[in-house]
Amino acid sequence: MPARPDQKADYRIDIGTSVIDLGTEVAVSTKTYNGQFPGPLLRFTEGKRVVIDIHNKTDTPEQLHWHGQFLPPDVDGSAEEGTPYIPARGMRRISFVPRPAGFRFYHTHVAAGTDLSLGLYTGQVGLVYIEPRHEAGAYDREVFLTLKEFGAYFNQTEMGSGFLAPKDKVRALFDIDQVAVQAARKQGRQPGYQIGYSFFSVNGRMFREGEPIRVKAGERVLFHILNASATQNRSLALPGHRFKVVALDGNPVPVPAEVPVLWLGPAERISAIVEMNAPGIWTMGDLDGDARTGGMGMVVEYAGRSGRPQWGPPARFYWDYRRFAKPEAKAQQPDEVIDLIFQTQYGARDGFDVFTVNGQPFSMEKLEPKFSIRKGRRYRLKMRNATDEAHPIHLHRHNFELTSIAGKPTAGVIKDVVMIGGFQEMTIDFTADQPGLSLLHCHMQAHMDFGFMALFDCV
Ligand SMILES: [Cu+2]
Repeated sequence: MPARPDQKADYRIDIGTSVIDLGTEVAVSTKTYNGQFPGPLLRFTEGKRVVIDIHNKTDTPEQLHWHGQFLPPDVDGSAEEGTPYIPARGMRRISFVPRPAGFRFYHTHVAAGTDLSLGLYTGQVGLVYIEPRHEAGAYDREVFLTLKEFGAYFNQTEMGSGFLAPKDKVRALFDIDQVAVQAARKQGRQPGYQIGYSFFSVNGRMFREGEPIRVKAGERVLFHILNASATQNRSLALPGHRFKVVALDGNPVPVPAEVPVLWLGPAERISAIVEMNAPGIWTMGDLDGDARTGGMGMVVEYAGRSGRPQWGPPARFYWDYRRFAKPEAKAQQPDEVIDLIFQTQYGARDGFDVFTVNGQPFSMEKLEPKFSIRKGRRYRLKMRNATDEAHPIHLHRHNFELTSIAGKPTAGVIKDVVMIGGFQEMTIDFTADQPGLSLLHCHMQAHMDFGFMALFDCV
């Protein structure tokens, strides 16, 4: 049943500008949901319709995207798919049936371009938990963590992606990028700007500025972690402890497995259980020392313990999604394979790199669907990354299955964002079961704004 106008909304979200205290001596002014960061945690029940009023108290039109849900294009929150904007100083009432169950989130979906006061550079992020039908595993307590930087600025420092496994790179993809490097050099174009950040936070507080996570020995804590960064990969370790990963992007993994470090590209989520069996005061934080000391960490405090939080870097560890798949599992054959190649045009627009999908940057003026797909068919996206960096690839309104990583077959891991390594190949499979337009894009704000998007039209 659609919402009746006289019906009261179940939720109200106000988009506005507010001051967020990241610590006793640091505050930032940014756009938020309901004046807080992160925005309110919305707990939905799978299949139970909700009515939400979204009020935009800012001077720019907004889009609120329901990341990881299977929603119609008019409420998904993407202008590229045809969702109407929430007008500046206006409001929009939406109604939808939440699904699928699991850890999702909501965030702004407007282009920021060269304006660092817009899009995911702001604090417009909130968590969604859609109550699952199946337990993720035995645990005593849930803790939600939102990793987020503030104070974005332009620099020239590119992020490494050497943490991904398998490592196999494709020489032909490197060669394609070399042609782009030479072309830029000939035309006197410099490599585009990267984004750096002044402040790092977990749940909107810098390290040691928030309440510690207080635990008891023997407790099993289920962490739901979101990387809400506009552009950066994040890692997380807790010395003396291991993370048992039970879900990726809110979807239970075929094989829950223990790892010493978590890695998350922008918009990725990990749910992991930590057995608290090393009493002490610990720093749970990013492996990157600058980020960690800049605020990207939390104190884990065992009952009855005191002192300064201890940190020790874990041994070298590579992040491999296949760790959570059944080794012998084989993916179902797709009905069709769609080839995608991602390339960079260095410094090609406003001092930024432009990104192309199959040779063309996405045009916000034309909004042309690139691929026509048929309802009910299973598609394999064969992605080739002819750039030197990792990209978190996100498909709206669907989940997908990882079916090969860097040429190595896999099956069974279901996600909605996946990092593809520099000069690597990857295949992901999905069933076209959402009529209308669905957007595929790199989730790094600076990449999607400069061309790294493509529309699928399902008929
Ligand atoms: Cu990207």
